[in-house]
Amino acid sequence: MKTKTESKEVEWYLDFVDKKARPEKDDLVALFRIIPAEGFTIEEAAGRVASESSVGTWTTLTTLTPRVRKLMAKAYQFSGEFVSITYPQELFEEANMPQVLSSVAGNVFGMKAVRGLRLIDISWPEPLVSKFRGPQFGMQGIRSFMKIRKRPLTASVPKPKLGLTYEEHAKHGYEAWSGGLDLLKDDENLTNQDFNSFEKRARLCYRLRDKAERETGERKSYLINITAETKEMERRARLVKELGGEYVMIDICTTGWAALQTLRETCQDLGLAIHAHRAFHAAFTRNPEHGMSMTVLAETARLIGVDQLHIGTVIGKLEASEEEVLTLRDKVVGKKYEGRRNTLPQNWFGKKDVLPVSSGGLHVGLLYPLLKMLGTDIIVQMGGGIWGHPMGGRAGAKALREAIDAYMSGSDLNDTTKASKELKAALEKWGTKTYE
Ligand code: CAP
Ligand code: MG
Repeated sequence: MKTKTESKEVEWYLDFVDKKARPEKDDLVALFRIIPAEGFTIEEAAGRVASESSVGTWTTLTTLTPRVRKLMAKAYQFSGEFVSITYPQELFEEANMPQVLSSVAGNVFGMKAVRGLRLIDISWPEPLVSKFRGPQFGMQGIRSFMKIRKRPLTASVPKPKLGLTYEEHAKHGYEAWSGGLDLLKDDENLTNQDFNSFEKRARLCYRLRDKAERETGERKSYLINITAETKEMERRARLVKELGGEYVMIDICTTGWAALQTLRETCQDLGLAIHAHRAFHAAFTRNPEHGMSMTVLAETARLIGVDQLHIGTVIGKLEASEEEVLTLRDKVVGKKYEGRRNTLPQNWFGKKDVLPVSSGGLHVGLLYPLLKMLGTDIIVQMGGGIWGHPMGGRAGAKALREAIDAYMSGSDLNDTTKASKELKAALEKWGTKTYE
């Protein structure tokens, strides 16, 4: 005899499973990897995920009206552990990223019915996509204001990552700009410490940036990290504008989606580009059996409207497969994403491209394979690969810019006969090895 708890009076999760269902035109579709807990079938686990992320809870409800029934999410496509769930678009508030993620990436990760749950991808419907701002400048806008038509842009973050005074930081910036790099970048954990005040750093860096522009005849800019409490970030963004800056950098995972949406509005008013650093992402993106993929993070960033986003290197110091990094590139660049296996197609309905940033353990010996893999519509960021150069940062910058120019002209980097002493010294120190 079935107990009450196993009978229809309580158990209703399978109402959220319908293998004949198909998404409506404006539905949001989420692709999950679901690893059921002991004693649960994939359908029972998927029903719980669809229920908890839409209208349901653990028991049947006397309050479930026919109108609400129509809003139930449905797990409809099953391929092993990969399950697609379709959600009526009315479940989601327009232009509210926290609410979307509180639904499809909220309680579900903690359900006992799953041993592992990973939100792999989302297919965003036009009514939701159209209400987010998207990038203000995007790849073409950045190339236009930086006056760099085809080659990769270059950036460097002074190292050691913390501890430099604002004068040392600005001086390093001047060395990097003078050596040929385009962008100075703050590290993700440099904000406004006693040893390096945000305001003093900003004032001196933009002054030296102007000097480097005059001396080199090239556009130079600064990815200054405004990460802080939201109102303080708005204050810092206004100071950047007043000092003639073009960008702000925001650690989008530690500041959060609501803060990023607020600063996207502020940056629209100020005409500032957003460089998105993703520190903290690996806490939830790295485990292949649990969490939320970097793909979904990249989509949220493009929808909210960052202009540049770190996507990884494959061959550097931080973990990321080639398939993941290429998927990230293809998701943030282009009008439509047709899809690799286990991802969903996406039409961006006119949202601008995001400029991908490749960074983390890079040095000139890795540049050619990096550009062959990712193409040249990227920013190449090197910290240690510049400030670890045996002849100093300016030499490191010169070596990187020379290697970029060599790649763009089709020369062979191994033919160092024509290479400068700075490039030779970098290749001698690091070779073509990945340093983890
Ligand atoms: C790189 C970096 C970046 C990482 C972030 C660092 O320094 O400044 O924050 O690239 O990772 O602190 O490690 P190096 P990702 O060039 O010296 O490695 O780009 O994957 O988000
Ligand atoms: Mg860093």
